[in-house]
Amino acid sequence: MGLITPLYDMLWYEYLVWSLLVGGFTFGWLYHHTFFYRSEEGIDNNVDNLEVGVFPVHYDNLKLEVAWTILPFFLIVYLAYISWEPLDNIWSAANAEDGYFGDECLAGEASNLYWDDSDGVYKADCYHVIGITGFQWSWEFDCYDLEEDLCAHGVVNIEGNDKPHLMLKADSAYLTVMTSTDVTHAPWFVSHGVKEDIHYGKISSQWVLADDVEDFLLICTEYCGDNHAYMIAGISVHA
Ligand SMILES: [Cu+2]
Repeated sequence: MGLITPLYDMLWYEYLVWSLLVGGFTFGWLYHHTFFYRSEEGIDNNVDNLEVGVFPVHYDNLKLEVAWTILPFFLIVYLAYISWEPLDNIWSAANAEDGYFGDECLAGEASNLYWDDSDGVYKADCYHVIGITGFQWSWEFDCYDLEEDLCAHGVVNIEGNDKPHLMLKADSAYLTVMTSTDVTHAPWFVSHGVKEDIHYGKISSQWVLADDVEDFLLICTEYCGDNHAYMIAGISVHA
């Protein structure tokens, strides 16, 4: 079971590397200066003639100011750029002309979800629609008229408690139709790295891209009252 899908693998490592570089540079600089320029007993430490409450204009360095504004700006633009494709993949509209997941599957049609390594996105021939309703403090699944092989729901025992269970088919793309009957919740498909808020009286959707055969949890990630922490369900993806 992968905790991160291929969709975010590259981003994860890339962000990790930049965090280490920027963090290492910043904290290295901070600690070096903190100790190197530390005041010492019995020595006139105010060699720079600093006055309390007066900005040391004579130390202004335009090049440095411009550099630490421009460099992070380019880094942020670059990180936004490399995040675009995965985010576009996961937030793409249904039935879009140039969409990743085609139209809704006809009865009996397979969705054929696959990972397109060259584009770094998931694609499918078509998708299946399933319903999820959240309430204090559990979930209700709806398979509409999908065949049992594609979607089924029941009850599963998770650490001694009976919880709702949703069974999906591997290599299938699902579009959820979601709402809440009370307060705001947010179903998080842990293994897929996706979550979306659901609201009372509103419909929201997210792509559930069942790529691997695995069992994982669906967890509520919007605090919704006393039993928020127990608002979980089991998701099983079968071959
Ligand atoms: Cu909740």
